Amino acid sequence: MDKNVMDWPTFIGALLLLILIAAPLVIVPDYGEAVISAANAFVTENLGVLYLLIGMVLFVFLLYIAFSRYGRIVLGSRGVKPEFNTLTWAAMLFAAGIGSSVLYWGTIEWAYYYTGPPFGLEPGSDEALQWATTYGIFHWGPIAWAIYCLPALPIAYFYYVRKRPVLKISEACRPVLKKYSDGPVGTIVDILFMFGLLGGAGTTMALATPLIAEGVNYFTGIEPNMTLNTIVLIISTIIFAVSSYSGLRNGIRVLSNINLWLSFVLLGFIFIIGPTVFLSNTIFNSIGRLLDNFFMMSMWTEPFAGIGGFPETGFPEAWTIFYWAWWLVYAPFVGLFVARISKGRTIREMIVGTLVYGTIGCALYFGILGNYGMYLELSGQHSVVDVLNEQGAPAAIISTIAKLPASSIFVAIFVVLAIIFLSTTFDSGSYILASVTQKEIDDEPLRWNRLFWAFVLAAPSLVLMYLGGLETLQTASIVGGFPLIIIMVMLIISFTRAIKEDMPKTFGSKYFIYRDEQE
Ligand code: NM2
Repeated sequence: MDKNVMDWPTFIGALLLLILIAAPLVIVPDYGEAVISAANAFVTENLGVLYLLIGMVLFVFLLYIAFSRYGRIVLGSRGVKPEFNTLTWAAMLFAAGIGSSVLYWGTIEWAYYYTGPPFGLEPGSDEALQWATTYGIFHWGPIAWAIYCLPALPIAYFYYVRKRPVLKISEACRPVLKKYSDGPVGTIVDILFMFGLLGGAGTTMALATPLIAEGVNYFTGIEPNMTLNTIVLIISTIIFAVSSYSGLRNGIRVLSNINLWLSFVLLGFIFIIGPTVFLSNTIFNSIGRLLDNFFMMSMWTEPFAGIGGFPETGFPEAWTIFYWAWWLVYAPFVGLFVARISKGRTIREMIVGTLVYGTIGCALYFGILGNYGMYLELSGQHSVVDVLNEQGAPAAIISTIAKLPASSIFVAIFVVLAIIFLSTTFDSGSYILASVTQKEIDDEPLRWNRLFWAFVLAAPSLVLMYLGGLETLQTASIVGGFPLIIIMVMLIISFTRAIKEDMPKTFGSKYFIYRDEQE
């Protein structure tokens, strides 16, 4: 039976591409590093503006769709009810799309902005501080979530409204690719998306592993090194493999809910026992700053840098462009996943839910974890920046959490949460990779296939950890993300064509129903 349902060209193609790229990096690491930084420089310096542009375009497009009459289209047949309640839906969405990186960057990102601020500001100045509290929320805010949401639109539409039983990016591009979706071109689209996801996952896991290892060090005193990292990586992989194996309604749903509640506990306690007034003021203040500067930040390219002696911060490339690329590589996967859980919702509910819950969720992490660290720094209780410079980011992050009263409990929650967050991203990741490598899915993709991709997902991070360096990690996403810009454009066109085609000319549509017609 397996033979018939598997899409072998996609399956083998993605693996081959991964091996082809990863093997030289492992065999000749020095050369690998040189190639990686050249690729990074080329893409960010010459093509960076395209990442910023696509972010803006997607954001505006989604708002337009949500609030047009198309927003009222129900994803499903008449009488369908949402499969998951809204809180579970939001928890699954958040847990799938956000990995442990929100704990990592949420706690430490401000310190990078504070010491290396945008706009040529003085490091450590008042202005640098203000931006430091704002930029994290921006990089994990509405544009980022718009990038995540876009692929969900055509995918959910084709799956639930046009009832095509295939969850694939090539399928969602059908109105553009036409008959080519079924041939090699369609396969290439799917492989590029899978490759992108593997790059993004590599970045995630290579950041998460040392963080978890640092937590282990806090409790055991074992020095974090490659061996400890590898053990942590293997154990985490086993956890999300099991979750993915047990499927959407069991492992993935349960872990997502645990994730949500543990997050509430962690953030709630820090907010209450930490500097509550300081945290409230900074969060409030940074939201104002963000609203005021949203378009400027979204489109800042530093055009005069390096010409005529103007300061060159490299900030847009190192941060905004990197982030958009990182969100891009995850987007088709999150889109497939969001589509899968959104049956019975309207398009508007799906878009607004993604943008709003996603942004608020991330803002709470950045606002509470990050500003707490900043408070320690400014009040002279603990210099996070010193630890960052001397021992690196994972140590600085754990040292921040360890400053809380009853610190062992909090560090324990933090580390467990990091593992669960990682698992809830990677279990859905392997679930989706398994879906795309099958021609047909009977309710859920094959179990062995899900398990297989769980282990493949962990592989690139081993390579990246071995190569090391933040820049290398970021590059995996940036380079993997580039083809995604083109895929995103195809997805926008596909969706627009499809809804236009299906638009009722006279009375009622062959395909879709509006929410108010449902009752
Ligand atoms: N994003 C949200 O590592 C993770 O947390 C997964 C990262 C794209 C920045 C996704």
